[in-house]
Formats: sequence, structure tokens, C-alpha cells
Amino acid sequence: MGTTTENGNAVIWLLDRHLEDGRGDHTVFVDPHRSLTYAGLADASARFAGALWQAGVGRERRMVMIQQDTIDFPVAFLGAIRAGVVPVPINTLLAPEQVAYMLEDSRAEALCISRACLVAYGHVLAQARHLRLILIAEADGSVTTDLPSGALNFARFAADGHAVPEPVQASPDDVAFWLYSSGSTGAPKGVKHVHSAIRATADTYAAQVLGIRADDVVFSAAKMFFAYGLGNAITFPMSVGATTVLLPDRPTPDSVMSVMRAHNPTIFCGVPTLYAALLSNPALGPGAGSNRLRVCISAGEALPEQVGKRWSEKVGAEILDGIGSTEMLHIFVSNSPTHLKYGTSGVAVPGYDLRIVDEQEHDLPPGGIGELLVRGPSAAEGYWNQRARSRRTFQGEWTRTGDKYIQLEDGFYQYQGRADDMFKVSGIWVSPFEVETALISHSAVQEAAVIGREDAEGLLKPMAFIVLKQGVEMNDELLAALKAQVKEHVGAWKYPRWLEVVDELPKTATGKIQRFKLREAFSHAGE
Ligand code: 3UK
Repeated sequence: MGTTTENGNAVIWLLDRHLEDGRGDHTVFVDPHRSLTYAGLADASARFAGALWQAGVGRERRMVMIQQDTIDFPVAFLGAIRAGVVPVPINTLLAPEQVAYMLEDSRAEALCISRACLVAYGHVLAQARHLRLILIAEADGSVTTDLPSGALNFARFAADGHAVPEPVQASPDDVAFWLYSSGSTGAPKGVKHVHSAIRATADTYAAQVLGIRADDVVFSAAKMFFAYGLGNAITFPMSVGATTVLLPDRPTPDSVMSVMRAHNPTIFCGVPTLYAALLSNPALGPGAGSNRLRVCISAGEALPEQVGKRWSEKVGAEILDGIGSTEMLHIFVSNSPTHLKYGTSGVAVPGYDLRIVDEQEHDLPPGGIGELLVRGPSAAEGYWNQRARSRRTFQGEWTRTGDKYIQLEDGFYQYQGRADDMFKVSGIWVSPFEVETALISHSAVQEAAVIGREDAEGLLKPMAFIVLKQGVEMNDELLAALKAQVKEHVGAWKYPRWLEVVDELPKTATGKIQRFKLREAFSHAGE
């Protein structure tokens, strides 16, 4: 029919617009080895897009990214979107089995992986059936020749690409990228996000809550492979032509403060565990090392009230706690600089509507505890190849969060825990089920149950209850072996910080472990 429609490819608004508006020479990303301007990023991502096509990776094919936070991350992510290839950033700390699952589930044809991540996953890549392009990115962007067989160097690959003249024609409803989200049971789900969702998070949260400006310098300790870090470090600064500072390594109090001192960011983004760790560091002072810090944000799990208050006193900048999810892409309930109450998640972000419902789906009046439902422009299109779970989570315009909330008399929303048994450690999901599975796979363990228990800071950490096999005695060696088992099989941050040997676990008549009983007895602060 030959109708011309506007190109809804997210890269046009997020990136190419800045060149047309004369901001091409502004710095967009800085990492420990390199920096890149908007014009440089436009060129690098257009070449990367062209190189993907030259390599035969077509539209709608998936490209998994196991990348540290360096300049190559946005080059790959935005280059893929420019080409119509679907980038799928995944957590760089996952156990090899989980990476194998995601490569298989997504049927990814391409993979970008940081050199530092290669050791852990080398054998997984060799077995991934659908991969036909593996790109190894060096931390400093150098061209190296020491590569596993069949793999190519990222920098060389991108440099050799013929830049695509313009982003592939896309509808605002076309799927632009995926992120994996884990649930309480079953395998992780590929969450499909559309092109227009990217701008939607910038127009709502970034513009109206953060009030982000062109002269802001953002530092997100939360990595870009999380929806949280992706929005903080790519979408929000790029929505206004601002700058992002990247830290490829693990964010420790020391590494975070050295970035703060070196780059003086105006906006800092972290998870509650990191704020708590920074507060116990004696070197923490005004601005956390930055001479122009204006606001901080926290998400991933609830920010304990005392952490927020102590930070605000000591650092002189507020932390805006807000709840977001992979399904909604970013934060949809938040505190703001002008409307803030520590110990709550704030109020609905402009552009989003909320409901709190009981088990019969009836709306509850303020003061009632129920499940939080949200409606807004950044909701995902659904889960990849998981119709039943998509139908349960995405109900028409409303997305079920699985979180219990209460609306206080003053209008603020307060988190009350998960509707199921999942909990977060350092902002990352822990499913009791997967930790239990790892424990049980040890020959000494008969049964296991895992709950989240508050540590001295009021932050959740895994606690395990185990029934040992007959004749087995607990000792230091076994304890260490069980922790190692969890670290190795499900992820380093998920190991139980406390381990209690019990004679039996509380169970229902049908044999389901009653974790809530253990929580009632043990979830208070431990030593
Ligand atoms: C929990 C919170 C209390 C809550 C995320 C910001 O965390 C993000 O996405 P995930 O898919 O997890 C979503 C779940 O995490 N949660 C997140 N923030 C808070 N609970 N207070 C909070 N402030 O259970 C939610 O359902 O990993 C966070 C932006 C984008 C994100 N994807």
C-alpha cells in the first residue's frame, strides 16, 4: 500500500536526534579506558549494526550480551537495536547452567562477551547450538588475536562494519530488546520490551521525578544488564544529552567512592545494600566524594528508613527510593525531591496508575494490604514463549507486581513483602527453591528450606534450614562445602549466611514446605 509511517526505532530519539540538534560533540560515556561523544556513539553503533548484517545476523534474531559496564555495552546494545537485532543483556554473574538455558531459550545467534567473563562460560559457548557469531570485547577496547576458535574480536568486528545509513524502520510496538527475569518457580522468563517503552521511562520517571538535565553526570553502580542500570546509565542521560560514567568492576565502597571523586557525578544510583555498605565506610563524607552530587536513587529492594535518613544527614543528598521491575522496565512508584518519606516507596510516577487488590481482585481502600497492580506506558509486551505466565502477569492494561503494598493515610505507598516467597539480596532475586535445590544436591543433605532473614542492617540475606541425612554430622568443613555448592550452582550472592540444622521442616498436608512458618520464627534481625 506504500504508506509512509514515521520510523519508531528507539535509536533515532535516544541518539541520532542529538547530532541533528548540534550536540554531537558532547561526551556521552566515560569508562576507565575510553570516552565517547554522541557522534562517536552514533558512528560506532551504525558500524556495529552494519557488521551484524554483514555477518548474516538478521532482524528479530537475538544477540545475548554478557558484558561488563564499558563503552562497548552501549555500542552493542544500540547497534543491535539500530539493526533490528534484539539485544538480550544478561547478568554477568550467573551460573553457567543459567547462561546455557538463556542461550538455548532465546535461540541467540550472536553473543557479545567481555574477556573477563569468558573463563566462566567457555564450555557453555562451545555447546550453544544456535550461536554463529561470538564477539570477545576487551576491557580497553583493544584488538586482540588471542581468541577461542571461531570467536572474533569485538573492536575489529565493529571497525570493519559498513555503517548502516539509518536505523531500521520499526514500529513503536516492535520488540526492541529483552531482559531475563526470574520467578519463584520455573525457569527465567525472557521479558520482551518494545521500542516506545524506552522513551516512556524517560518522559515519566527521568523527566518528572529525577528532573534530569543536559548538564547532569550520572553514575549508576547498578549494572546496565539490569533494567534499573540500563535506564539509569543509558536511557535517562541520553534522553537529555547528558553524560554517564561507567565502572566495569564490582561496585565496592572503595571503587564507588573513587569514581565519585574522579568524576563528580550529580546523580548516583545504587541498591540498598550498597548504600548500607557505604555508610559503614569511615571515608564516607559530604557528596560521597562528589562536589556536586544533587540526588541519589535506590531501587531493587526496599530502602530501610534508617539507611535513607543516615545517608541524607551524612552525605547531604536525599536518596529517592522507588520500585521498578523488569516487566515495567523502570520505576513506577517513587519518592521525589519534593515529596519524600523514608520507609516508603513514594507515590505513583506521573504516567502510571496503581491499584491494590485483595485475593478476589477487589480494590482495597487506603490502609488495606494487598497485591500492587500497575498500568503504564513502559509495560512489557509479554514473556517469550511462556503464554500461561504472560497471561497471569500481564492482564490487559494491568501488570501484576507480585508485591504486597499498603497505601498509608498520607498517600505514600509502603512495601509489605512479596506475595510469594521470593526475596532480594543486593537487589538481585533469590528464589528459595533454587538455593534449596543446590543444597539438596549435596550428598549430606536430605531436605532444605530457605528464607530471607534480616541482617544487622535490616537487609535480607539467605538463611537455610537443612535436614541432614542419617549419620551425617555438621562441621566446619561441611558448612563450607554447602556454601560453595550454592555459590557454584546458583550464584555467588545467594549462599546462605546462616545455616540451621533441624530434625524436620514444617510442611503442609500435601508436602509443601511452609516457608512462612520459618519466616515468622526467624526473619527478625540476626547477628
Ligand atoms: C522488588 C522493590 C521494594 C519488588 C527494578 C528499578 O528491581 C527491579 O526489577 P526486578 O525485575 O525486580 C522487581 C521486584 O523487586 N523491588 C524493586 N524495587 C523495590 N521492593 N522497594 C523497592 N524500591 O519485589 C519488585 O516486584 O529485578 C528496579 C528499575 C527497574 C527494575 N527492573
